[in-house]
Amino acid sequence: MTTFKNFIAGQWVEPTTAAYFENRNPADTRDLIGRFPRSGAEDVARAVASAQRGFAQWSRTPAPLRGDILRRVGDILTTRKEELANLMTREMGKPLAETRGDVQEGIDTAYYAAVEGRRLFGHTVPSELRNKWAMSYRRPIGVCGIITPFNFPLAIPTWKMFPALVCGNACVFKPAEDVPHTGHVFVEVLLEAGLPPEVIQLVHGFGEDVGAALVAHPQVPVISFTGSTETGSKVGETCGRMHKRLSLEMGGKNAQIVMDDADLSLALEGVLWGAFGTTGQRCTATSRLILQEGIHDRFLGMLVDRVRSLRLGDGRVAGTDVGPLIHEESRKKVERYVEIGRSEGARLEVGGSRPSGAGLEHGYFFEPTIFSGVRAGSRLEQEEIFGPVLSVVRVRDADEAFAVNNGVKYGLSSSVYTGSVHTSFRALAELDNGITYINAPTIGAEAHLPFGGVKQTGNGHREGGWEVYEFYSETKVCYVDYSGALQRAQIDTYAG
Ligand code: UN1
Repeated sequence: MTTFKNFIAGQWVEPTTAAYFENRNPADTRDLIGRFPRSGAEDVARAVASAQRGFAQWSRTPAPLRGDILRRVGDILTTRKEELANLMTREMGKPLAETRGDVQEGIDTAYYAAVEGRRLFGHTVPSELRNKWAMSYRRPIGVCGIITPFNFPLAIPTWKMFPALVCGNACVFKPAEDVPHTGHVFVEVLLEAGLPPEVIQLVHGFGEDVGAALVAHPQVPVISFTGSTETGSKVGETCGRMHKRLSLEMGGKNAQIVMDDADLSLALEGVLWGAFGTTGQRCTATSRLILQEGIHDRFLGMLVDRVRSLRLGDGRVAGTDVGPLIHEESRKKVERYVEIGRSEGARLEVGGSRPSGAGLEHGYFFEPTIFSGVRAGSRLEQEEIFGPVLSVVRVRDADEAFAVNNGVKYGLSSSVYTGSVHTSFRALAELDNGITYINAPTIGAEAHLPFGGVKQTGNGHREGGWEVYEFYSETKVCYVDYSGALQRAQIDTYAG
């Protein structure tokens, strides 16, 4: 069995705690992937001290050269795509097609970042005074604490770290304890591409130890966190007190709306992918299906038929549609929500149990589950489950559908299937989400557009696209007066 290490101060080192945790395959828990450091605050302190040295060097490296290293990272990820997809599926369970997509999202993010190293636009604007220039440019900030979840073990770390690095920052990376192997290989790839060693630090461990120490460290001015809304609130409290720059990406309760005038077979493919892809463990997952009454019964019948034929299994086996949940606690959480659904009077249409099939007994599998007759405002309809459970709500018209969509505390993505231009554009304007899809599922955001949600999904920042580069840099404004005289702004410009 392999025992893995942290990467701190340019070396692979054991944790100061001398403690380790096991990482097992969620599709078959007999398969032990390795032991990983259960690090503590002292490991974080050493990593931050080294990252400060890395920052001093890296922040002075021209941004196009920083981008060039990211281009090489993209090349290596392309070459190692299949290997990475396999180890990610083994580690967190989603089928190979999905982990290949996860690596591709990282590759796309790398090539976007590489080019951004030649842009990082500031502004040059006219001064109100004669013989004076006014402009702005973007400066690096310092050491960034990067805390990532299990469901996109590669893509989400790349969303955060590639822009942070191109902007000239150093990173201390704490991957989710469910996917430390991907985190390890990711750091190997960064080093192979030529990233100076002290610019990246990898500290394995648990949120309450490593995550908390990173968030509270005074020399880490930037924190980027993806995870639950509950943990995000704690992170936010500490960062607020310490005046840190913080990007939060948290829960969702995303809905797909299907109107009477929709292409039903298209909508069917959309909801199957949106609700049960990644076993429902995406913050963009379709957790609610809002059906207009004219197509409600027919569409539900079509959907239940298809869900019965979804194949559960090891994501590395061809033909598997749905992999396991990440661990036993998430399976228990899903079971609790099945009980809540029953007690709230919703009707269980399909699923609702642990499967009994051969080959599934050693994994955290749960049947794809659909409840119909779900009441807007009920717990099943309001709370994030992060599993393969879909709640169906019946509505009369677009007004009611939009109100149900907007009636939750989260606001990440939404989807409307309709043949009407009128309904489509109304949805774009009226749905309270960071992302709205027309005739496409709630999942599938592309790396070169801003990603994030409104209300309690986030705190106003976006990942991806051009906006994230503003998060990872400070604006510096520069005035150059070459008039040779004192020119008083707001006073000498205007008469009287
Ligand atoms: C997430 O679930 O945290 O849009 C990210 C999507 C993916 C990213 C999901 N590209 O579903």
